[in-house]
Amino acid sequence: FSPQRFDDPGAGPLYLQLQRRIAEAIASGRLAPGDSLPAERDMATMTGLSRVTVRKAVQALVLSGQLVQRRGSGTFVAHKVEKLEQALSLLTSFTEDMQRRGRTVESVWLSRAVHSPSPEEVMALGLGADDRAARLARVRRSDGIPLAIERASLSTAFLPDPEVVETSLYGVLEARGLRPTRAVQRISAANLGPRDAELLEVAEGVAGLKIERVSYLPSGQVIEFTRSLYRGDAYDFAVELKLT
Ligand code: 16G
Repeated sequence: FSPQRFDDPGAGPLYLQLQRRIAEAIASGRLAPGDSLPAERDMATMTGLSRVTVRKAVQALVLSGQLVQRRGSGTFVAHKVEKLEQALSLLTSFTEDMQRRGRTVESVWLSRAVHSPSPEEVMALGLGADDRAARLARVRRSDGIPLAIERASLSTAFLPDPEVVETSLYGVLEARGLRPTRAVQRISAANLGPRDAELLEVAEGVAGLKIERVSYLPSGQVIEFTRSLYRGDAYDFAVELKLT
């Protein structure tokens, strides 16, 4: 993609003209999802526009979700997300949900270690004064698209070795006879802050869904307390209601 010089003074603000040209290139497929855009300074040279103007056009497209910026690596055409319909009544794992759809599962680990629990973890997991918590924080991605940031906490009584979890936490728990069979989930709205937006490759301030899950073993003991941040543009939650 190499935008030409701008020579039509009657066509409106320059940044809007560039914004439209980039949007058209994306719509026509000349710029495909994942393609990178020339650096700001190169686009300024190609178009004869100032860097401020180029930046303004690019920022508008980042805000509208058509471009994504990754710190240190540049600006890319965003992958289109079709919304994933997710049943709320099934106690499934991310890996199971994606595999059922024939999609890939990738995790980018943020941390995976044993800590002294926070007051929130003590409460949720029902920990004692000397208990420790295993924390697994990761970005859950599928087919190259980041979908959620997940922070799971478990008592080390159940998971003393969080580093054994490579892909599926529920897979590891199942192999140890610790598969949760009941969970309570709460969903609320959240606007994504700068760090979370960067991890999810969306513009800062866009809508996210905060999901908290507390899962139980058949014995009634809490096995997992997970706080997740889902991309609001990627999910459509569905649940069946009955008149009882
Ligand atoms: C789901 C669960 C999460 C669980 C994870 C295990 C929600 C909101 N969260 O993402 O609580 O820890 O699955 O996935 O549904 P895994 O077995 O692929 O690691």
